[in-house]
Amino acid sequence: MALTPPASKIWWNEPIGRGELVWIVLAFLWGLIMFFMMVYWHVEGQQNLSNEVYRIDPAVFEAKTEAFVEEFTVREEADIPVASVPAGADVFMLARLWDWWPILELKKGQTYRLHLSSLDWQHGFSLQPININIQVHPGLEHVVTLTPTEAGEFSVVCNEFCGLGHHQMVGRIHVTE
Ligand SMILES: [Cu+2]
Repeated sequence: MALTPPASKIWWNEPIGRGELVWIVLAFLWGLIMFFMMVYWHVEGQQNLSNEVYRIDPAVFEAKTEAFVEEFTVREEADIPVASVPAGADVFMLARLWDWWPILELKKGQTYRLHLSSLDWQHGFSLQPININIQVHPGLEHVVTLTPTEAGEFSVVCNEFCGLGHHQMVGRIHVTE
């Protein structure tokens, strides 16, 4: 019966079974293989973005994004400014409850430095339909070097649950020819 203590006092110090040992070794080796595959996937599989991350005060990031919007806004879509950015420029997009702001307009084949941060708490930058995902934290500025390879309209959805308006937290990036 389960309430009876084990027969010997040191019941846990038994030699390890052969089958169990084999599985421990296999799992350990597989862990090592997957660890080194991370480097391989980075180089060959074009996964694992090489982001840069810097500490930043959310108020400073907000001010930088506002200055960026003031400089590059060309029109509005549903009251959201659309910033059309020259090639090679620094591009800012902020996350907050419950916006990705502003809308960006980029050119295909040009390289930009996209700066992302949050003003309140954690959000998830998920670029659709190509499925690039970056966690966006307040106090940390992520800088992604990106070159759009196709023209079209891309959506940004928040994929970290961030409260009541989470499902409405969508942004947009236009890529023009
Ligand atoms: Cu969010």
